[in-house]
Amino acid sequence: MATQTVELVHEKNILVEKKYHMSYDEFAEKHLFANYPVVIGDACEAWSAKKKFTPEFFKKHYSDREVTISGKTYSLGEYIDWMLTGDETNPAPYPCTLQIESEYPELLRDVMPPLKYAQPSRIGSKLVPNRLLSGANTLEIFFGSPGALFPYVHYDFMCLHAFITQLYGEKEFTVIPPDQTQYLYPTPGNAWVSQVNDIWNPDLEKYPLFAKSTPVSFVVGPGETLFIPCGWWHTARSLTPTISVALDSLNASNWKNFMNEVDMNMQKHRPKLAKAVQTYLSVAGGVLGTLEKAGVRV
Ligand SMILES: O=C(O)CCC(=O)C(=O)O
Ligand SMILES: [Fe+2]
Repeated sequence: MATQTVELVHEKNILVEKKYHMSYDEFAEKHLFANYPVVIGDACEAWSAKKKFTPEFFKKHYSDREVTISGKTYSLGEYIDWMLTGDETNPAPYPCTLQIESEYPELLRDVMPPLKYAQPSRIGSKLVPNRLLSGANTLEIFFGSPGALFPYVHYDFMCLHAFITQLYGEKEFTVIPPDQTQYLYPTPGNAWVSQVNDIWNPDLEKYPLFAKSTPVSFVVGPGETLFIPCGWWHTARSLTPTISVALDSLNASNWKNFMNEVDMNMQKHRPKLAKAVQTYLSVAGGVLGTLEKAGVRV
């Protein structure tokens, strides 16, 4: 079936489209390797989570489980009540996240099969040291209330690609391309987080170059998956009570960017080891690329 495309936003030289029936090859050529965002309207069609992950479902089955947000602990039941009644003036704290694989493994089958567009991924590969990826999103559920803002503008840790599947409610995303990094004032020592955290009311005296950036916003609704490629700055705001599932990916398309991030971190903490690690990752990248082409996962 041919791809069906709808324009979601087309301003300031940025065009984000929503696509249905997109072949993997089109995704690879126009988005994954072109490093360009897209909303995929039907990537999670086969997930039972699409109907099942509602506030009522989590309230019924998991009310007594605990979640900790910014050092404060809530019961999930209490959080969901706040998420359903919160508004711009009294948003529920955000983000409220659950780790599916480690904390709610029985929900794993509801987000299966894995999104085909997020394959292959080297996260979890035996050839990629786990400690390099310990901050990656590995199937996390996000809950939010109207008015809930992601607390900072960032690109995903270690230059991973992000897939955010909206399952309930609507979330507004704002993206800024990687070639505008110079306007974003990366935090020293934490270069993936911008110091300009309130991009709607930026402090232009402190961050004057931010005025040159061109953030664009668009809404992602239930059943839709946003692909945010590596290095794209982004943040999010819930417009209604929301439930989403986020996942990061790493493969040949962002391997070089990932290696640069590893190098940047190692130059600070283990400069003597940095070169050997780059050599290792370069060889591992070649091996993984060959295995992926042959359909083998290690
Ligand atoms: O859905 C959101 O609020 C944004 C999540 C996000 O960007 C992340 O976890 O890296
Ligand atoms: Fe992110």
